[in-house]
Amino acid sequence: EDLRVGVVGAGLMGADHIARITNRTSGAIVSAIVEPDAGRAAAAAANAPGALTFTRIEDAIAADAVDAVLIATPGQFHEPVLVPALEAKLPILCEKPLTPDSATSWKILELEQKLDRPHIQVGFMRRFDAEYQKLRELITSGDAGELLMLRAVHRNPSVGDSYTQSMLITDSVVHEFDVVPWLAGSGVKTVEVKYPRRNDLSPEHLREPILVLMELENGVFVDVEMNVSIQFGYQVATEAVFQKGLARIGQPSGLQTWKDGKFEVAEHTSFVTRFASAYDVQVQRWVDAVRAGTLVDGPNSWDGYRVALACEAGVKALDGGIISVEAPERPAFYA
Ligand code: ISE
Repeated sequence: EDLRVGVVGAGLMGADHIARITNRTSGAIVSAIVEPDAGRAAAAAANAPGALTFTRIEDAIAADAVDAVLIATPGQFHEPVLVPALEAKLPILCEKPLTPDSATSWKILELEQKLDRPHIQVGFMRRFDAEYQKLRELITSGDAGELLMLRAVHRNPSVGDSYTQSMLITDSVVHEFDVVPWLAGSGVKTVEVKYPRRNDLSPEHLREPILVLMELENGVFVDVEMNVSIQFGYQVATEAVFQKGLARIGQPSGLQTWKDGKFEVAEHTSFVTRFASAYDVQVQRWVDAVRAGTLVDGPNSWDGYRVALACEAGVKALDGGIISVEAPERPAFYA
């Protein structure tokens, strides 16, 4: 029996996940699309044969149209979907962030802990990128000695007017706050933000690029260039500095051409293509885990909560200072 997935939100990511589940995921179909915008819903439904459309998740649940839910709305709309889905005991893959702040994330964790086991996986897809996985193996193996530093860049070509200053942290660096502790095996201890010269191609209301500095519990330092106006394309890359060597991931790997006296390598222009295979692996593994009854195979809501705490420190750090991140005790439920 195919898993019947209800996709909530048919924007950029929702539409991408609908195409993925329909065309590239085995063992699952999109059985419902929950989207208040009728035009978007119809466009998405055209790519998902047999999918019913709803305007509210409650209606899809009441119609018994879904076995599992994939939430792909913007972060501020996650909580009103997570709550009814948890109450219906449905497995959930929730796009990042879990919720926009730690208080609402904690409420979700409390609700989830009423169930027999974790039901929420959070869509931090970088953990499913093959190069990130190899870097993590190198760090864990110790083959290059101890990890000392991570030097990361996170560059977007441009952003729309709805992208605010705090979204540099909550929408973008949110990924580093998940993947860095996962890579380094150590939590974020402090966050600091520095402002280099402003790019006057940035939208007027943004002061960026920014440099985010993290100190991890184990003493590793991480710097992240967060840049959302780099114009030329989309680039996410990391250099790891070890005692006995270096490692790099995320280097351009597209088509190479020699033409007109020039050598060129194609670079991505969007996260949709840069992380396409990571998204594919993430969704396939989630579907497999749900069908096997384990429900989660990747970052869970506890990870989402820790990231929310780091984001709060990061947003504070936008106003200056070195901000500490609280490291709470993990409930046994998430062990
Ligand atoms: C977007 O929401 C993402 O999740 C992308 O991975 C990130 O690169 C981008 O900055 C965000 O706006």
